[in-house]
Amino acid sequence: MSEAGGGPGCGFPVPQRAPWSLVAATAALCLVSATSVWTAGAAPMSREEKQKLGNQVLEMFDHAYGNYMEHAYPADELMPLTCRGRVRGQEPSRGDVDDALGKFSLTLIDSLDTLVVLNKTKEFEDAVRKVLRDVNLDNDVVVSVFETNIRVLGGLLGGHSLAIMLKEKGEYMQWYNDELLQMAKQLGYKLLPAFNTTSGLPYPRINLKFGIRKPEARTGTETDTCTACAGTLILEFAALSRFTGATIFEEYARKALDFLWEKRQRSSNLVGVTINIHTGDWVRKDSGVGAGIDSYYEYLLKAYVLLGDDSFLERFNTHYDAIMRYISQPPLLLDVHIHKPMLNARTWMDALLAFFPGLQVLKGDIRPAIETHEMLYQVIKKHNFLPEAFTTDFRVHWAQHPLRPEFAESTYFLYKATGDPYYLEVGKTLIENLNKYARVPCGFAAMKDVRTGSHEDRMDSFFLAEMFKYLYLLFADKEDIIFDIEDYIFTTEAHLLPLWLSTTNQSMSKKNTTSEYTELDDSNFDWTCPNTQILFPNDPLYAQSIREPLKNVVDKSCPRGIIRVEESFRSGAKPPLRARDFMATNPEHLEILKKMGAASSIDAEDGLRFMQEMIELSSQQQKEQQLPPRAVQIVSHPFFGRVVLTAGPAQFGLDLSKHKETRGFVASSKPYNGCSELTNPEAVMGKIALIQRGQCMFAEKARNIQNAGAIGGIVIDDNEGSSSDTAPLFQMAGDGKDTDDIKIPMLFLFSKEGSIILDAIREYEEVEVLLSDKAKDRDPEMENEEQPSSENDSQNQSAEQMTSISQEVDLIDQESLEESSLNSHPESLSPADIDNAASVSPSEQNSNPAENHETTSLDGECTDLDNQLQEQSETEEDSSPNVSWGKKVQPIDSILADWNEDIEAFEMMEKDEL
Ligand code: DMJ
Repeated sequence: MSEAGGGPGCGFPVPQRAPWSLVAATAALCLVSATSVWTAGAAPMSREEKQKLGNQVLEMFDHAYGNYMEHAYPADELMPLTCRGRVRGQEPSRGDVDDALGKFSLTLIDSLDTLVVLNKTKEFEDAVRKVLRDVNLDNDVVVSVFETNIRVLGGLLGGHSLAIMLKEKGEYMQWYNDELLQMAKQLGYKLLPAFNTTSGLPYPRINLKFGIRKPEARTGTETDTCTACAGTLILEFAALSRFTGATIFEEYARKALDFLWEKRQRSSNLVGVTINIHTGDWVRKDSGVGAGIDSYYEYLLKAYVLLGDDSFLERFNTHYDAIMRYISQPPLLLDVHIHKPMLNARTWMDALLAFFPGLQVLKGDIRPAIETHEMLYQVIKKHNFLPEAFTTDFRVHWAQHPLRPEFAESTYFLYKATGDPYYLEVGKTLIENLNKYARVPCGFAAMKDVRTGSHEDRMDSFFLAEMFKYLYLLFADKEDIIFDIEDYIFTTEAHLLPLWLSTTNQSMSKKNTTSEYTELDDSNFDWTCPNTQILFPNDPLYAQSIREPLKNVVDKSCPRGIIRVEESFRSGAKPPLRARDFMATNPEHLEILKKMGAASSIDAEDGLRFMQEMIELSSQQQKEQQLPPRAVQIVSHPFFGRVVLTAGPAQFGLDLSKHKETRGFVASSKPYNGCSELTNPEAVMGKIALIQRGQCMFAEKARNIQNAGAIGGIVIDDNEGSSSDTAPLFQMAGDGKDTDDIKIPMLFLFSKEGSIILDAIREYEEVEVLLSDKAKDRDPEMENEEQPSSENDSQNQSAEQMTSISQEVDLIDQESLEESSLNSHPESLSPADIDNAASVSPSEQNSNPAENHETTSLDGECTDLDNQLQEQSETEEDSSPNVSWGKKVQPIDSILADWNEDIEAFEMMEKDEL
């Protein structure tokens, strides 16, 4: 397909039974850019500047790929902080995340087609030879079927697609004889046993060597899989079938998709997040467009584009209508229950949904794409990266960021559709942030916590497969790429599959098309997409006019629900009962609680919100004793502030959130455990002392190093191999006595992070660090700075010696725990718990309506979004037949039982593996 755009179809109905190629091209045409780039709004970007940014992307890729090849290959991934390869089994397990690692040089395979897109043909040729020479697909490792499909099978097929393209051009890859395709086929056959279920849905995991059934397989007992896991196979499997002529792959992937379609909730047309692979029952009945479902929708639309099969478009359109009706609350996308789609299932969004605006561009629905993208961009501007999850009032819910590419993907597609240079500026910001905050001497490190700027020893393969492709393509002109990118479709991992596959072996797809769709019901087809050629030149301010009202949506947002309080005051009605005000001994409160399940959909909504708040409140109260993580940043040569380690706080000593950071050179204390008076005070004087955990209280260590003149302390865990990547945040408790005498800041590092500092001392002798609550900006100045002296302005106080020996107390940060599991179970949320939850925190209690009102008016100006959301939820009727909010007053037990399903969903969402 050429980029000339405006070709047949876009903006006009497509003729029925169009030739396959035309059908595929038609959907893809929705991406055609407004070639005459307009300049209203954001200033246009010159060709030179675009080239400069493109070159910067190339340099960044070299840094990431070069370090992987030098320090990690043939391991699956690079660990950029410790500068070595991640080999499964040799590192502490990270749970499901490790299921992507199959000892098959994952990053190399995932990077193959990126090399060609970035014009690194020579390196591509070299990389293909390495894959053929070194990669073994027959390892005794249990891997995720989904990840192996999108990253490895997709990577091999993307590599093959571009290898044959290059071979045909006549210069490179002349020796190539479909070897990557043969490997892909071998891998395809290895994955097939996963489909041996009555439903046809695949098992979530498989042993590459032993499959599922054999006892050695160590898998095959799972009963559930995620919808995306079962519904994101068709592109790779169909491509494999069409490239090789072996129809079985496409057949299996279609069968799984057919089953999911059959199981959709028929009244809402939504699907849940997880499904039982044997019974087909929905295990998790919440539904959104992010984690667990995302690429199922993506593959329905893209399967239509690639395979030209109308049934996929019809399914996609049906789901899309449901998404826009229930989940989309522009600019938000909020999960709902499949049976009660008018009720939100969460108060937060996850980062994976950032791909959705890009998919909406492909669909041709530009307006909500612009809106959601703008909202996400504002969240990014606030935190430098998109946190894994953030609340509807844009607070960080889960602070990690593993360098996900979804937002860059949507930025690219929006630029293609609108030609608006604003999106180039967005891309420039992404590049700057990556270099400023994620770049480390040995690659790019995931953010452990976007609030502190601390790193995780992790560089996922999708960073190379996707991020660099989308960023490079964003700034590239047609002549910067050696082939026509419009001839390909991107898989969910951004691997390239050629559109000509739609005309290859097409009889197979006819044979397998679900019979339900042989007679098409045209009324359910949305064949059109906006023609960007017409749309934007006529109204150059179109995209900007959509963004404008959302300009301050993040900064000015209010916690949801406040507006309702204000409105009820205005109307003289009583405000709804809030969880923080609830007292189980108050008869009036109990009466209101009963009514929440009884009278109207507004009461029902109050009831749900109440329960949700109860859950949040109870976990918040558990968090009250918790301090946020801190950062240890290595600022001396050659790190220059680029390495930021996640550190645990101390409940005593200088509070780094209230004081200037402490900067100083590090020195090991003697004795290393710091449990007695130091024998090397001259070495630690004016420095930050390193002490080993164990044998005495943390407070005692602090006093000993303080007495020796240290200006701060870092306690390093003595449990070998421990790491902040795998352990929850650790907090150092005091000794149960008055610790006011401890004036210096104390931080805790797990053994792996600690050894990064110890290794640095071994190599560079003089190592200077910053202890702070949040990593400080590292700019070129930092690198040019003279090596500062160890003297600094931080606290260097002596204190009276105190000796108090008792046990160390380990505290675990509940927030980190919560990321992997919610503490309260629905069954255990009894009225007694509610009672406790409400009475624990008097500071939270605010039953004075006047005070509530005051809070409201303080935030009064930022009401638009909430108003919209509120109006929507108040005016729409819940049409679900399963809704049990009847007219009759229900007893409290039955109300609680009724809420069980919803609470279960909240709980499951908290357990999300993103
Ligand atoms: C990638 O592996 C794919 O994009 C997948 O569909 C979802 N998540 C990661 C990147 O975030």
